[in-house]
Amino acid sequence: MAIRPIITAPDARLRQISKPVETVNDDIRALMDDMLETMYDAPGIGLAAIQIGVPLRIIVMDLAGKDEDPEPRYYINPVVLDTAEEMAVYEEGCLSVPEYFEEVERPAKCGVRYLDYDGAEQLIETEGLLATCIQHEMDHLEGTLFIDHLSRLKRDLIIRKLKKEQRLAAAE
Ligand code: GNR
Ligand code: NI
Repeated sequence: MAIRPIITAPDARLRQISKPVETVNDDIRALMDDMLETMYDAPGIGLAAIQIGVPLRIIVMDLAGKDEDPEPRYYINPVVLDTAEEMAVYEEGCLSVPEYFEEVERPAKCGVRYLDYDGAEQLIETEGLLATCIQHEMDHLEGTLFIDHLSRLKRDLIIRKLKKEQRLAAAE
């Protein structure tokens, strides 16, 4: 396993549309192991493959609390089946938009079909943090970031600040 660098906005690679995984094999499982290790190290509760520069439709997640046992989750080629009309607001952050947190409104529940770590098809109903996080991660597969759900003013401000921070970091 290895920790891989996480790409941050406004890097154009984050805007790619990720491609479906054709076969869930050991290479894909090794990639998911690296993603999980990278996510735990960050630390974060979810990670899409494109955040480490791999444009494949893969998500890893762990919503367990600090004092709970790890609960790694793997979602390959996820598809949203249906979404609730009820909406929920969460204060979201993103490892690719470091240090910024803003409220985002999304459907409160959704059904998802995906392949698991072993390549078996699964169907789940999600709500709460899982519903929010899985939608945030599935946005990444389409090249969408949580800041795209904010006003243009807020989004542009965050991008401008990120660029400035990256400029200062590069000059160190
Ligand atoms: O670590 C993360 N926390 C988080 C908090 C609220 C809503 C979504 C997230 S996902 C984020 C990790 C990340 O960037 N995943 O793409
Ligand atoms: Ni994110």
